Amino acid sequence: MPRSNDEAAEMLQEFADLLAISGGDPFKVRAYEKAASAVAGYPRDITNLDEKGLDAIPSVGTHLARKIADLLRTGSVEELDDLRARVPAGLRSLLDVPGLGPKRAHQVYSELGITSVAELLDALHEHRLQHLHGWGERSEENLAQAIRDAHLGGARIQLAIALGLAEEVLAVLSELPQVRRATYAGSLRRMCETVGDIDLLVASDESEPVMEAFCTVPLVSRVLVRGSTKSSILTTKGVQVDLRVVEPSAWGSALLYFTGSKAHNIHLRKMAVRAGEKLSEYGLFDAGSGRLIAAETEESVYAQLGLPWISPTIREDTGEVEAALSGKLPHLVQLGDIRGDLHTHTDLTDGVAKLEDMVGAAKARGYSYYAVTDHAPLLYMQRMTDEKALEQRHRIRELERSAGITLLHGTELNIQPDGSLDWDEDFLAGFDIVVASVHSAFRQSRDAMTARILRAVEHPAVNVIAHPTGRSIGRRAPIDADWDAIFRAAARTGTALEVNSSPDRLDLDGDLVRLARSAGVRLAVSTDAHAVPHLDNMRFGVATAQRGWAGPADVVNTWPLAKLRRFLDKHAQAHVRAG
Ligand code: DGT
Ligand code: CA
Ligand code: CA
Ligand code: ZN
Repeated sequence: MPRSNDEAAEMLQEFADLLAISGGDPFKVRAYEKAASAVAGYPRDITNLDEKGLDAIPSVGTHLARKIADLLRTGSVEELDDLRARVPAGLRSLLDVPGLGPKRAHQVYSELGITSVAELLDALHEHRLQHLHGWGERSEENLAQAIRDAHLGGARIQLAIALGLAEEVLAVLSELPQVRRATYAGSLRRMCETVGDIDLLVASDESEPVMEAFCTVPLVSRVLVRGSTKSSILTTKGVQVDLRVVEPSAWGSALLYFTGSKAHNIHLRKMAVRAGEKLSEYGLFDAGSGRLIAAETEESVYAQLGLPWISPTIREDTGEVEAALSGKLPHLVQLGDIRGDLHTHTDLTDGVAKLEDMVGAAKARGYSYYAVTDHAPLLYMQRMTDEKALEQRHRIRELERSAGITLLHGTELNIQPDGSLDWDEDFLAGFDIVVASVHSAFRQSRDAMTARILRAVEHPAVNVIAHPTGRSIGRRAPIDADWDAIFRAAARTGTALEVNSSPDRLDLDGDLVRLARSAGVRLAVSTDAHAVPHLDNMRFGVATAQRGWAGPADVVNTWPLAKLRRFLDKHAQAHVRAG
């Protein structure tokens, strides 16, 4: 929704990073950072605000309000362009190195002359960083570990970031009169959790103007290759974007080819060969005569191979072709099937938006129900109390009268290292929905961790285990646990497992979703929104559920309210099963 908020926040954060990396005033850096998070979490769309309106956003002063206004009006901010031009692209790429941070990036630059990730890796390898002021063997090793964890050095970028970049470039290309169709392909279209590079595809009879526009889009830092059918650029964030321009008549076969996965393509190509045909990005041909059989649409190519169209999210050659052949392709859950969000926060705990604003946004999305699940007392920083929870419940009931959407009062419990939870059973019985999750002590032994989660699953009040593996993509590894045992218990007790839609979590991931489903586990695809714009992340959760072959029947928040309520009453569920 408020894309402008995201863009403005990103602009402010980039300012902060660039200032920090070029050794700027720390107070100024902090001011930009604070403004960035305030704008990102601002509940209303800022698109049509004037400078005065922008100035009224907390942490945004006149000075920054003017920059945001410039951005909204012209699409760019002159001072930022200047600053970008002054900081070399390689140095900027240091900002993406996990565990380094802009201040230390500035230090390695000014003291060791390091201006690229490659040079940083060399310096690490040669143990030159530990001698810097404020560093030591320990901090050097920590950095090396953070980089290994993030698999840097062939860095992959998060799905949501890649999608944002792709949409930005496609918006420019789609405007060109020569462009008949334009979309993204590759791992991005398959909605993989991280993307190595972005693959764009355009159908046009005239490639020259398309390539010209592509190689000069504002976010280009370097043109890697420029040709008439393929060009590649590196963006200011160091991400590679490939563009292929194809004849409109070969759109389908090109899209199929460049969407991949490679393994899926190879499987299809073998099928074609067995049928005396040849499949390439140019089309499906008769191998003998060279006659074209199909090329214009993906559907037509699949159909000529004897297959129904297969969703890109499951094109990984993990059984989808066999399933398609035998008419057993799964009916995948779609974004439009989602009737509500079951894990969200407000400013009562660590959210940044008010209850009313979150609910208003949920209603605007067309949801029929919406759960508010602020943190419980065991997360001490959040300062939740019984009184505050009850007061919130009262507000929710009041709000519900005029909101036109069913509100579920819930909470997110903290699963302690021994598996115990916040509040007693009586108090928990007062909530409509209870979500529970691990927030600390991620490195327990597999046995201890499994017992810990099983205890939460078995608890009569717990409906959903949220972000079950606790991973943070590129930052924190998933916890080690016996997922088979957890899935069996979850299926038996009627406890759903979450597919957390936050782009840095996507947890459960596609593979675990698939295992969970085959054990009979129900899923809750939720955003864990801490601000209004986060509600839009639902698309990433749905795509992840699709990657695990989940259908609407598996996902409890596609169900009508009455059915969902029966599921949320674990006692009643147990009776139904027993009787
Ligand atoms: P990535 O970029 O690592 O996240 O993954 P992809 O899948 O986007 O891979 P990429 O960018 O190398 O290539 C895009 C698509 O092009 C890939 O999914 C399938 C197709 N492709 C690339 N190379 C080959 C190949 O050697 N054989 C076949 N059959 N397809 C290929
Ligand atoms: Ca790619
Ligand atoms: Ca590529
Ligand atoms: Zn949460």
